[in-house]
Amino acid sequence: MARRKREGTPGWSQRAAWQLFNLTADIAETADLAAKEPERVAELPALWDMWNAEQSEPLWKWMRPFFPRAHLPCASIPADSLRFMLLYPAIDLMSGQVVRLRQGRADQKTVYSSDPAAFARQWESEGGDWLHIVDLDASFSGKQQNLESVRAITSAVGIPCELGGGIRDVEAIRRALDAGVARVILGTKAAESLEFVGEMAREFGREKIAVGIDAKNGIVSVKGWTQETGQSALDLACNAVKAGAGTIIYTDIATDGMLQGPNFPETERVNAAIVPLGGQLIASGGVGTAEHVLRAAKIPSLYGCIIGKALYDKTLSLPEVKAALRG
Ligand code: AMZ
Repeated sequence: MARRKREGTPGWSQRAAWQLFNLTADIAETADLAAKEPERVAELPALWDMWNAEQSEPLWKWMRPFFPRAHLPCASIPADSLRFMLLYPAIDLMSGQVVRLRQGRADQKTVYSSDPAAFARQWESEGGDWLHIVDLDASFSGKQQNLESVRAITSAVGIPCELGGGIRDVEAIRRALDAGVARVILGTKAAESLEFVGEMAREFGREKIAVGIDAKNGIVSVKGWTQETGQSALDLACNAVKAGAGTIIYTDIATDGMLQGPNFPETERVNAAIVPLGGQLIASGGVGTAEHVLRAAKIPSLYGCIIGKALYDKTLSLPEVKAALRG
């Protein structure tokens, strides 16, 4: 198992910092650590809390030089540990502006800012674990159009970022990674070709390839949600993980931007299907209150939850959500 040296962590006993560092390293690298070393994994929540109580710097920022793309595979984490569900504030981009759409419709757009990096810094400082960025122009057109804004965001924050929208060939993946994102999201292209998903996972590593599944009544939509494919979202999620994708992002189109709560039954179904296959699920669409996030966190092993409009409309705040998760 991996052992790395990490010196001088202010305010922390050498032993505790060392323990946290090695444990997280092992979890990041060992898919079934919970089965192999349950006692050590059970220690993580206490260490994590200790870190958060004492340190001004978020854990991921501190660990980033060692794990540039670190994520905790959900299957390794005790299913009842609410604090492990990661929070993904969303930044949707159109013409360099931060926008939100309702149910994905370009004619239902609200513009929040022309300074995406400022929101990125805000969501990081308030406790976002990752940032979920979507180039909406690219989702509709198939061509990346907001890479400058993406670069501004990734340079402004220390937390990792994922990017989706218009990523439909290997060059687009390279451009996204060059712009500083830790993970790319394949939507339309994944629905067209699982072979491509497999090839890209082999080329770049499965932790860098997520598949975004956007569904209406359980059926996959593509190209900015303007076309239905007839494919089952659940089948695509399972097949994408089998093909090599490390992460699935499941967005329920009907609830997106409506603030009425995610589609919990469908999210639970997809999660329960992909976790045993070694995948991790990020739920998206519909979060409106801290209670919605708390309910999502109770889904066993759910890896992450995207929060969009609720943050911009201030129907919840990240500190409030963090407090609710810690109970
Ligand atoms: O809101 C929309 N109309 C929309 C949206 N948010 N359309 C696509 N997307 C997001 C998906 C995924 O993250 O949730 O864009 C990404 C997929 O883009 P593409 O171009 O790969 O299908």
